[in-house]
Amino acid sequence: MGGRALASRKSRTSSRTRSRRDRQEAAPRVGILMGSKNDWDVMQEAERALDALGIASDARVISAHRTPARLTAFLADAEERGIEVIIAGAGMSAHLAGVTAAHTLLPVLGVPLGGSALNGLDALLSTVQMPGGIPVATFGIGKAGAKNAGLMAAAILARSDAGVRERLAKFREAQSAAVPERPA
Ligand code: AIR
Repeated sequence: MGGRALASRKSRTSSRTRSRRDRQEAAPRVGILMGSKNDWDVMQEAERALDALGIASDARVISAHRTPARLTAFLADAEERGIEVIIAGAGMSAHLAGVTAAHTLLPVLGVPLGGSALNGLDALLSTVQMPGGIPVATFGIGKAGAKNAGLMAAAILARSDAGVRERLAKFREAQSAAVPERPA
């Protein structure tokens, strides 16, 4: 490999390393909760969307049913730690987003997950049918829902953060530019 190519590869690597370190050091602004580690493949879409917009997040496996104490402990100081929005994804009889919303004033974005005998319809109805007074903004089932929850969290942060707003606008532009005018 030539000197220039090596230097450019080195600089790419070091900027990748630096941005990973920056991400780790930045205080997370979005909490990404999921009911099981088996939900990560889908919920990672939320993290990826945030990451692409330079927004640090904190992903945790927390189940409203299996680890209720972990949920209340996470929420007790979430605001103090700088969390501004919470994304909560769960499958089956999904109460994570609703119980999260009951314990915090932060906006809660619920992602119903598939994989059940009812293909996520159970999680969708459990998440969306909140009693009046405790809102959960509910997204579509699965990966598209997780990605959109990440983008919605960014849109919420963009209201008071010009940098995020600009990156979100650029993302939309690039997304439009990537759509071909003709199918083939
Ligand atoms: N879940 C975990 N605790 C409460 C609920 N509703 C959900 C998880 C996962 C599904 O149950 O979010 O989508 C199955 O979990 P597991 O760990 O058995 O794969």
